[in-house]
Amino acid sequence: MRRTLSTLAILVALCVVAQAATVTLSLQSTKNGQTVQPGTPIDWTIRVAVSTGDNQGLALIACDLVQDAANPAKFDIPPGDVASIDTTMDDFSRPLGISNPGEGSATTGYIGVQRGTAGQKNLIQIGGAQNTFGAAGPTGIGQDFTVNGGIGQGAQPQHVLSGSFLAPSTPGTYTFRLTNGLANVLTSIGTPPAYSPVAQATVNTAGAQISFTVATGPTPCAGDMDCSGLVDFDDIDRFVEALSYPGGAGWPYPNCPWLNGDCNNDGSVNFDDIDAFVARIGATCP
Ligand SMILES: [Ca+2]
Ligand SMILES: [Ca+2]
Repeated sequence: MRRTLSTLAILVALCVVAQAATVTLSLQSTKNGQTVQPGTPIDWTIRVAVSTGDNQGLALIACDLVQDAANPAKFDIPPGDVASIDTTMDDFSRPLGISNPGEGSATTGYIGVQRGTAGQKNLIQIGGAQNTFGAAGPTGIGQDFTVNGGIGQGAQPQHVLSGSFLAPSTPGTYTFRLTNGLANVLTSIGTPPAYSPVAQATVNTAGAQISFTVATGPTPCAGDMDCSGLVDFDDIDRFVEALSYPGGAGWPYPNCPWLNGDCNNDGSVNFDDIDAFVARIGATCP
């Protein structure tokens, strides 16, 4: 009989482990699955859903937004939009909540911080935590120490953060996903100065990814600055404009490549192209 009870005790312990709260992260974009032109804004949104019946709601959420190693081109993912943090989740962000400090001009690191090799930085440690300690933190962090229950357990997943970046100019299919998901949930809610105990949750990021395809651009055609199919007087203003974008950085016409101004075929657009551009006027494109 004693042996049976011991076995039951072990089973109960196993069940407690198996019933750990589950937190599911999702990543969505209106551009998911679409083919877009270079320079198209790609929006992204992170949401979180928390299991019910085994916890009192979200206490901490963190994840990284990363670009797939096989993406045709890399870039530094810009941090999310502070204005997208709603009044529920601002309790997880400085100054009310506990998050990374903001970097650059950002007021909070809740929107993610850029880390990695320059030119291909990912956005890491998006999110933050409620102040569950029952007392205010130092100035600028954890000022709201009244814990809110039930976060993430509504009928719809809780919005965490939104942001956007521009589709790269290199054609091909790009994938972005959430990784390193970390979450704590409230096991009960204390009345300050009592603290609110938390437990680590199992985080599911399996479906949290978006993909889009950057279309192959128009066939290169020297001198055709508006991709109209021929080189004519209409191209003159934009050719002159192209001379003031060294390397093409910031070229404001995503649907027609800056490099079409390279009329002497040396890989750059500069004053050396002027004579060759004039000679191209009247040419038609392939
Ligand atoms: Ca043209
Ligand atoms: Ca050139």
